[in-house]
Amino acid sequence: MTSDVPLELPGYAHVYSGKVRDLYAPLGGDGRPREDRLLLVASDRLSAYDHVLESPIPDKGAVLTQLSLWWFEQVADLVPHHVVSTDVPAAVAGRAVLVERLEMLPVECVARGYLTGGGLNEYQASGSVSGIELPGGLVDGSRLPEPIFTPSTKAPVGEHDEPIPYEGVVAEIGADLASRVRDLTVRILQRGNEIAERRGIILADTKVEFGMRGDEVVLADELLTPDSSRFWPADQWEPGHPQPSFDKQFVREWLTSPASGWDKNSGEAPPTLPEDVVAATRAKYVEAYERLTGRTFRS
Ligand code: Q0N
Repeated sequence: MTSDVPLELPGYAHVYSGKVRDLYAPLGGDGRPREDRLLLVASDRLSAYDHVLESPIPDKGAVLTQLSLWWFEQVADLVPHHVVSTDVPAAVAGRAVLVERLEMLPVECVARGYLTGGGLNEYQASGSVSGIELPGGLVDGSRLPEPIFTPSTKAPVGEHDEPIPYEGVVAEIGADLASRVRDLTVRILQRGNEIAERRGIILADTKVEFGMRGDEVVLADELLTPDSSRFWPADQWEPGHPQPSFDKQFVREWLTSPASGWDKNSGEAPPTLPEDVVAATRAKYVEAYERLTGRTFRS
């Protein structure tokens, strides 16, 4: 188990590290951390099978940061976002954003347009997901009649988010805010798929985080990236079995192949990835960025 020390950034105080992202507070003129801003730094770390892999994926943090910024613009007519500036220290150029510090809502807002993962498990057990009854006969990868809101708790790092019913969101944040974030989350996934599906990528589901600026709901965190959403290659979509992941397919294939010598159920840390798997994975992140945005990724 490696515990990476966060980067020393002059002028910033480290405040928190998640699995793949680090948060800093810029220091004010008085040398103390500002309470109104955060620096959100995306690393090149990749998580697979519930492990953060030892091998970084070069440029992953920058690709996902740039993709997120682009998505914020694509949904700007639906909801404002937290980004204040992309003028960040050179050490994290391209992979960090300065954001407005918000009062974060204590729920994970998830929307699903396709059935898989935890949603599929719930459906198979009960015929419904997050209290929403679904038609019979759906299988792994089925497109849902319309995207649904399936919120979860915000678990600390190392623990898993637990699905909660919509009523649980109401209990946490009140009926008015609950219905606002439900509608926004579903609209964001719909807008995402209007764009992505034309470009050969399915956004099966997504997790969105919101915060409050006074009475206003503001989009926080990252948006519609492969870390927050399931990306599937549209040309390979075939309901009835697990879909290949757009970004992690090579990593998963290698880790579960005899070549890796690793057993995902062993509890052991996964081995270092071969160079070609790292390169192929980096290329998938860049491909997703370029296909979606129509821009060339420049490192
Ligand atoms: C935020 N986390 C970490 C403490 C840290 N715009 C924002 N304003 C305020 N907070 C955040 C953002 C953003 N983005 C805070 N991530 C984002 C989450 N917590 C987890 C529990 O421990």
